[in-house]
Amino acid sequence: MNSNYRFSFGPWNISEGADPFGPEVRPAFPHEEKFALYRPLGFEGVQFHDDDVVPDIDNRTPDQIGRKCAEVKAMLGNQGLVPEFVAPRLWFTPETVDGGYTSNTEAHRRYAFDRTMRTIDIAREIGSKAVVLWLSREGTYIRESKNPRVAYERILATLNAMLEYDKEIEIWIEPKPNEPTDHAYVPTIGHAVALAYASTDPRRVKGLIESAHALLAGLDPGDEMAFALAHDKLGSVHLNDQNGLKYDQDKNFGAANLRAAFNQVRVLEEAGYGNKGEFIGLDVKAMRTQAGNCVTEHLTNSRAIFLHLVDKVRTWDRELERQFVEARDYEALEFAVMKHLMGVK
Ligand code: XLS
Ligand code: MG
Repeated sequence: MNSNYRFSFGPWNISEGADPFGPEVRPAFPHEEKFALYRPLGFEGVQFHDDDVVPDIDNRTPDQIGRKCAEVKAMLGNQGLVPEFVAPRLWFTPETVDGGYTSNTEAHRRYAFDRTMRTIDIAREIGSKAVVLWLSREGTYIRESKNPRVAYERILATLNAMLEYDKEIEIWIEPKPNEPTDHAYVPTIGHAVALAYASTDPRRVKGLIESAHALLAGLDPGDEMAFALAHDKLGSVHLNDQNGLKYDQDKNFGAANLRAAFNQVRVLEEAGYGNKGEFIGLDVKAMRTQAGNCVTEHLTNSRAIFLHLVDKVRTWDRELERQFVEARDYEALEFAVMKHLMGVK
């Protein structure tokens, strides 16, 4: 199979994940042992949260953080791995319960700000030029608790401060409409791109589109990707799937809607995504009830599904498509797509 794609995932994608209402089905797998699994599984990019690089980050001195970064950088080099991005994990601390950048409490906004600047330092020290902002808690459970206009201004001010702090770093905003909040402030790539253009350096503010997040917003992930690509703002993707409006499922790519997955690959292929070194990130989790000690099949299976879909895109009869489009015979076009995906002539 022909492929020049490079794949990435984060340590949180190996084995982790639990059903909040059931017993433990998988023991946690030691964090430090995960990195040795990347290459054998067919992945070379590592996506990090700040505390994936520096565990217990809030209790570490700058020296300790520097040493840990050097260790991780050496480990990546030894394993032949590339750090794709670092994201501040602004959702597990008491300071960020009501959001970080958009919190009403000044001390909490300061915490989020400091941690974000530290994330930039960490990214640079391990050799990455991208910081991902999944704005997890920047929203509300109760709308009247924050001023949404002020919230957007605060998010924009944070982006500008990041751009000012480091003149080379890129910021990739990962939109998601809900969970953990009821409503998030940057629910779609349209919002992220608007923030990019409003920022002091639009070139360096891009998006990371996760299929499931687009689906949670009721949108087509392929269209969301195309929108970002049209603005040259697709920093990365988190391919996965989602079965309707439920909890964030992080299912295997294509497992719920194969045709939508085909169309995501089609959009990426047509844009030459990957030619500038962009990764195919897979933000997939093992099924909640899947037993096993170190579960990785969801990663290898999603990667394989992606590659099969690349093949489907490349073998799709474009001339037939052109004829059906010209004749406005959409029933015939749809049936041809379905037969192609089902592998029938
Ligand atoms: C959560 C997000 C998260 C980001 C990285 O819904 O997908 O895992 O990708 O912070
Ligand atoms: Mg994600």
